[in-house]
Amino acid sequence: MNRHTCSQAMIEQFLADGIHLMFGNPGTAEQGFLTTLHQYPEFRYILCLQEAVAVAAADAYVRATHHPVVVQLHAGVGLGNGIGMILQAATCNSPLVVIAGEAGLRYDALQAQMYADLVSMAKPVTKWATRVVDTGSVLRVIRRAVKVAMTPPVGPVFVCLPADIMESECQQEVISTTIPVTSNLPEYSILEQAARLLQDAEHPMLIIGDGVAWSGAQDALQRVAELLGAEVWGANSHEINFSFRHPLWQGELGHVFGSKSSAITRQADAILIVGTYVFPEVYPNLSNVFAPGAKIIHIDLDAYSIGKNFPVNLGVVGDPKLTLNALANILENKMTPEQKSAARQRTEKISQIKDQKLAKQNEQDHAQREDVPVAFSRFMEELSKVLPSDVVIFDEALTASGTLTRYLKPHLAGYFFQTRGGSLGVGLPGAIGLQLAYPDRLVIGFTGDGGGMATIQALWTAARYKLPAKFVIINNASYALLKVNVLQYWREQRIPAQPLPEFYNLDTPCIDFVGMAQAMGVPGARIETPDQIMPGIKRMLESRTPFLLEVVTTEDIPDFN
Ligand SMILES: Cc1ncc(C[n+]2csc(CCOP(=O)(O)OP(=O)(O)O)c2C)c(N)n1
Ligand SMILES: [Mg+2]
Repeated sequence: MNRHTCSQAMIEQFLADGIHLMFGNPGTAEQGFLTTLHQYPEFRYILCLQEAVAVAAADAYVRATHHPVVVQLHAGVGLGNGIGMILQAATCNSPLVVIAGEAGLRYDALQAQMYADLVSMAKPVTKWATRVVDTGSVLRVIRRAVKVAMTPPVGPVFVCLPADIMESECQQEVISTTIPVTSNLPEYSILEQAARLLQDAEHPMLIIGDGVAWSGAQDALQRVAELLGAEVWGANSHEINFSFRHPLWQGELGHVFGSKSSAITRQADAILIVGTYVFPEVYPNLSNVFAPGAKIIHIDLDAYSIGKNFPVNLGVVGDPKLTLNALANILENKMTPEQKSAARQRTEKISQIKDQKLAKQNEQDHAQREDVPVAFSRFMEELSKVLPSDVVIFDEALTASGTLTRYLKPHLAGYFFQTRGGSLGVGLPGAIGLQLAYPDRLVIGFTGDGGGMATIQALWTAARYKLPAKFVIINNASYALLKVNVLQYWREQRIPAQPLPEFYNLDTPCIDFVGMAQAMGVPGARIETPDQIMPGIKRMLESRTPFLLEVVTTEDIPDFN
């Protein structure tokens, strides 16, 4: 007689929750539930040849779909390999359901081959980490994992699955998981208070993060920014929270040095923070981040991130979309004609300064147009002319990212995703995750030679599943970002200039990305001179398969940070 095992029931539970994908790298400890997968053709397994690839591809998929997905890792060794990327998912609020198998509860006391305390390993990098220890609780635990992952602040969870539990007969019923609705709106009087703190400001500022995109609050945010005539800065803002084309968008505050962002934020006399925490840099300033007397308001669904590091005048737990729309209505009604006119003048001035800066950058790009190896700006200039408007981009271009966004000017929510959380190697798997989320759209992932080498196996997964994602590797033969950062560090620490460490160079031996791609079944082309740019781009865009473009560009240290 056919038994209905907990392994089968778990897959049925995932399906009941609308989860149809599992990114993974298999092992013997997982053979029980993995060998049941063929019974569920609607459930797809995406084989990744390194755990970092599986987690990063899943992360991108989740960012595009706002829906949880499963990552299967193999026991302690596989979990260990995936942990860096899981940490990134935790830092940046990605609801991944990570599972790993183990030999079985009955072997615990033997501490045999592959034995590890998986829950302790996963705990510091997840919202919730647990182990199923009872056959009657498998589905309850899986449902709780999905619920915890999806409850704001969303984030990754981990479930350890001992084989003897998973192979036992399942008596539980599959029922879809309850995800609490959190689209709540704060009291009107609280929002009036927020409006009062903001509307008088002469230098208002908005600091925003990906909580805006998660809540779909872009339009509401734009209304508030325009009403106030406020500069909009990103802090952990790696999706389209605000259009790059809008005159008020000023870019990211920075991700390494607090000295840079504080110089900006201290200029404001009122700051509205939404959907992020401040300040997510590697070396944030410990004090003096706001001007004395500046009014600070913080709106987020995540109470923990409000006033986390610095006190604020008003902290509000609320759904960004509903809250910002209500705030915009109040500002619309309560702002005086003089305040509205001052806001329009500010917008005008901010817009002019932005245009001037852009004109200067375009001039610099122009001077490099004929450079060999090619300037990345020349490549982007040509690419941006021929890309369809609904192209989906994953940007791990790092030191080239400023140039990339200057030419693409991303503005559509759900079409542009940047690396976040600091883990190198998300660009190639990111394109795979996005292509699975958007099977019919053109998807391009950008990464550097450093990022590309970190997860190069991702190309094989693209070829295996015939995912027509495109990959652009910006090969500057170096870890340029580390060079930029060490120069800044020397300046700040007054360390005399000295030769850059040789281990920031990737030039010896020179890496052949096209050769590597071909070895994994992905065709490609190399661009070194300006006349090779358009033919290379055409080949990439016309190909119906995955395709890799290697853009060999200057090793000069870019103007960055
Ligand atoms: C897993 C991991 N290892 C190391 C680093 C440190 N790191 C940050 S940027 C970088 C170099 C990136 O090089 P590349 O992708 O070529 O981009 P470029 O800096 O040249 O623009 C390194 C090694 C990291 N962030 N994550
Ligand atoms: Mg590089």
